[in-house]
Amino acid sequence: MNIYQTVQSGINRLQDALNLQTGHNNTQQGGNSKNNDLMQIMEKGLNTIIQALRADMGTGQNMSQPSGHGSSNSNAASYPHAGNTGNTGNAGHADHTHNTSSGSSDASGKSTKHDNASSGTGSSTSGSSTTSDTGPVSKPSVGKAMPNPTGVVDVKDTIVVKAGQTFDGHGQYYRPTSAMGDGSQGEHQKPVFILEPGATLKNVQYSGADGIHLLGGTAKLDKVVNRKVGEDAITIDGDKNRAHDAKIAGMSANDIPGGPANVTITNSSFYGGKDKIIQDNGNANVNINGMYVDGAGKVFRTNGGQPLTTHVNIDNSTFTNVKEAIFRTDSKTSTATFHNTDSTNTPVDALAPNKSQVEGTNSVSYKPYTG
Ligand code: ADA
Ligand code: CA
Ligand code: CA
Repeated sequence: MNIYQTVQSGINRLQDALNLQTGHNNTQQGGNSKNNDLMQIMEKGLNTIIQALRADMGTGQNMSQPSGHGSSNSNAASYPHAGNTGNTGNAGHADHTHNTSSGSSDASGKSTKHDNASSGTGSSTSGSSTTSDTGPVSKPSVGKAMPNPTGVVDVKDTIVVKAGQTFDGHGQYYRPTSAMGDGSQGEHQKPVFILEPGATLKNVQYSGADGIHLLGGTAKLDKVVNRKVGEDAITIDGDKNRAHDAKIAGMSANDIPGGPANVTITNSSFYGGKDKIIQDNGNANVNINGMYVDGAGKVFRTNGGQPLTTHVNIDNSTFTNVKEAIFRTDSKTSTATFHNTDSTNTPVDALAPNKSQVEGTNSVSYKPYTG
């Protein structure tokens, strides 16, 4: 757990204590929560924070101070786009101290999210759990509304989810500052998140910059919401960009498992994309279940002109306002399977060299790569 996740964990304990006091379900203590001593829980939370700060001083990392840039952060329902926050881009980390705490509607929103998070592992801590609690998957309807975030966290530098760990955002909006990119179609913006092999990201809202990068191996995304897709929303790394991302993560590319990445994306929504939602730069097996996309050029694109071998399964998903196709490949060895999936205002489900590469839909065409 890095310091930010540790501090978040402490804050979550305090939140649990407050929930206990107000009679909401408790995520840490299960059904017997009321028997726990409120003060003990709060003390644990504070100790967690104090220990993290001590460790931080020891390792020379600095916790970002709340940047205090006004009312935009005091209300989760109001959030400018990436690049509009007025931050000057301190080289730093996500400012996890910046959760909103304005009024009862935020507080009840947080409680709801915590209740959801407790349905599986029961853990409400960020970065400590090794299992995912993917809930039941259902097909979204066209017009599915973006959920309100439970808080806003300004992101000033890429958040790395370390190998085998779970980062639970508890429904907060991890909003990239201008240091990360301008949310445009420009390449070379910074990823908001990088997932190391075996990492899980869940209950996270984000937007802009270069989205979520997956280094390789197994990666799971559950209940992620991209409020306004930037250059792309998710990148499966490949030979060309993996080393760069590994360096940001502080790990050696040699420690990333070879072979295809295994990627699972469940219960996740993506809004306002102009080009790609998922940019696939390496061989991969991808399972998509319960996805909603409103606005994209392509939902899934294997890297232009590259002979990648990627297999994509799409289940229980709904796509609307997609300019080109849900799946596009130039490779003869990549495939897509569609199941219980709807599209509206989308010209064709798939673009691939051979129709036989696509199962579950007859809406298949081909558009050669032109560079
Ligand atoms: C484009 C580009 C690729 C890669 C990709 C990305 O498709 O051609 O080389 O950079 O974008 O990862 O965004
Ligand atoms: Ca791109
Ligand atoms: Ca990109």
